[in-house]
Amino acid sequence: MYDTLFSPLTIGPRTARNRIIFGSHTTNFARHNMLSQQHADYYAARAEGGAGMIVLEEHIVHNSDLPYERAVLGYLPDTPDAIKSVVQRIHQHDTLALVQLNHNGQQSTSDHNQRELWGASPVPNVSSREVPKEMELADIRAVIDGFGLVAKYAKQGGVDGVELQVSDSSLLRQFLSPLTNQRSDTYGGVLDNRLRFLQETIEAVDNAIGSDTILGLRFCADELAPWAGLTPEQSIEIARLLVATRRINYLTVTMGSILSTNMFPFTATMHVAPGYAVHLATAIKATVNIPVFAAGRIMNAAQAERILAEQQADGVEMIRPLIADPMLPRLSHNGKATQVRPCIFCNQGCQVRSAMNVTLSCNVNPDVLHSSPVEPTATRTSGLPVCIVGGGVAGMEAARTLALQGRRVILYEREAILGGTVALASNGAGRAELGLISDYLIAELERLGVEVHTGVEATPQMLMEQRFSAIIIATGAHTGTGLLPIPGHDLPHVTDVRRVLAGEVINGQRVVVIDESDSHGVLSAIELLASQGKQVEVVTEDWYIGRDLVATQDLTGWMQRTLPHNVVHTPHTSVVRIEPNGVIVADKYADGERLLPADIVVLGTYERPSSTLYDTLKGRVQRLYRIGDCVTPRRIEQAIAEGRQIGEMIAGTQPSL
Ligand SMILES: Cc1cc2nc3c(=O)[nH]c(=O)nc-3n(C[C@@H](O)[C@H](O)[C@H](O)COP(=O)(O)O)c2cc1C
Ligand code: SF4
Repeated sequence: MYDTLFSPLTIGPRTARNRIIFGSHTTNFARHNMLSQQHADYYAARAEGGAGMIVLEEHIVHNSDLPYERAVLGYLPDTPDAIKSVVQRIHQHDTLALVQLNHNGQQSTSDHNQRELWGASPVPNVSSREVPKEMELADIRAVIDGFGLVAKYAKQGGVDGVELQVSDSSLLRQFLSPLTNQRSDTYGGVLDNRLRFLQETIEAVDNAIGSDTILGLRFCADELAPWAGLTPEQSIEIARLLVATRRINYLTVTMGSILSTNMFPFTATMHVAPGYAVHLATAIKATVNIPVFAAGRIMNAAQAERILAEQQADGVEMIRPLIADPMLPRLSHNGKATQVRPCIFCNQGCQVRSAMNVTLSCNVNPDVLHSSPVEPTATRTSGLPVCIVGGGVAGMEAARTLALQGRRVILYEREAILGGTVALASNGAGRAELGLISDYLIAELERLGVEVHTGVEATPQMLMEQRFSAIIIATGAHTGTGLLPIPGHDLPHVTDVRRVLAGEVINGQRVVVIDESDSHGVLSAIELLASQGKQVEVVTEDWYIGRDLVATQDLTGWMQRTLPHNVVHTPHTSVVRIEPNGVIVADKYADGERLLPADIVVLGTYERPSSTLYDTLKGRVQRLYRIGDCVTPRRIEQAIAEGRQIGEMIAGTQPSL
């Protein structure tokens, strides 16, 4: 299936077996700032899963750049050996292996090395407000030499090629773009000058690797900052000039920049259209004669095949979809696309460039962090069934894991449909893609023959009357009534976020939402109400509305979508009590109380575990476990990971928790 996608592609001196690049991305898997065993296992799984080409995460080329503590420092002398041990694992599966080379420039930080930032010009880093030093000519030379050195190391490590980062967080892009390059010397001003640093870098890298090794570019063709940034028109000209050097073998085309105000910095979530940057690749493909890869929210093989069949690009870069399921290429090629675990484009597990050194994980795929994939067992084990109560993602992942190991599983779900909180959350404005993961698990349970009873509330008596080898409680959570229960929370005009998302009819025009958690769920309910024409006011004790949306790069979009509906933000404000005609609030930094008039009050308060069934059964049945939000409310990631772990433990493939 998908004949174009899975046809070979010649990229300069090498040929990839298919047209899927697993693109470069930060993992924080490094040990002592070198590639690690964890890297090797991670990339090998994607090679085994069928990626045509893998670009290893960025290798920093010079010691003036330490963007996060666990960055891979490519200039360390042991780099060739470290690369070799990863590349050998990738090559075992007939996949090409490249290394990305980068200097983050003014998008780096001085937090870890206490050195000044280096940039083309003293334009501040928009996140940290750090102002870089304008690089002197000797600095420019040193960085170019660094690119050459690390390219040489990569070649010694046996790579098929190197990729220059001229995209997201990149000094090379910063020199190209008038947004960040305001120099008046031979490296600034007209395009020929702004291109000089990149061209000299290409020359140095070319000298280091020779013509038998691929040299590619990951290139931002639209910074979404038309007042000064790179525009699609300029990018076509830049691409043409670069390809004219005859040393570039492919281009991967991206969109967005840290300075863009009208969309997202780099990594688009489910709120942005699939394939949002493909048009840029298509425009460049029309003017160059090397392979051009489209990037950004290419979600599955069917979409990728369409892009290639319509000649919009020669290949596709897929990052998050292959984080979520390394087997995507192979399963899709073999006609099993429905068995691919889908990325839900949430940016919740995989956003790792923070000061906290958190390692890469994935909301839907516990293998990234916790374990290895469950190997299916052909035979069904005899013996008592395992009972699971709760058909949310935790319960379903446990059921899937056990069924794959040949266990008989009976699952009870109180609601008429499976999916639990995730299915509910997918009703939030623009959040339908959350439902991909519950739909996938539902299909898996059906495929694996799990006995599912929906619309059945499992009672303690019912469970004690039957014989099970184990009982897993996965009954989820419910909305609480406030950290300190809010006086008036039980008045008739008070509802909660869950009921709003479930489609409850809201009678009345003026709605006050009490936002305790600042979470995606609450914010999506606000958007839903606003889009229904309600007059919404949001109260939070936080400094601003939507803290949870910052890390996932969703806040800008949410603001843009809700602003036209005149949603009123009331930050740093405590709720005193709810009254029949509204909510009494007090500013945290001022004296006095005031009334926010409301017809309906919506509680966006912290979730509480729904653990009554577990508490009742505890001590009365053997082998009783609980997982997911009914332990304590968290995220999809923990729910699925715990489902997997308990399933493996009961099936006897993993030690006890
Ligand atoms: C965890 C993570 C880290 C990333 N780090 C880098 C990076 O260091 N260099 C780079 O060129 N792109 C990096 N990206 C690539 C994204 O900016 C990319 O444009 C985005 O993931 C779109 O592709 P996708 O929809 O296929 O995931 C990263 C992406 C992810 C998910
Ligand atoms: S954490 Fe979310 S966005 Fe990232 S790979 Fe996993 S499902 Fe996709």
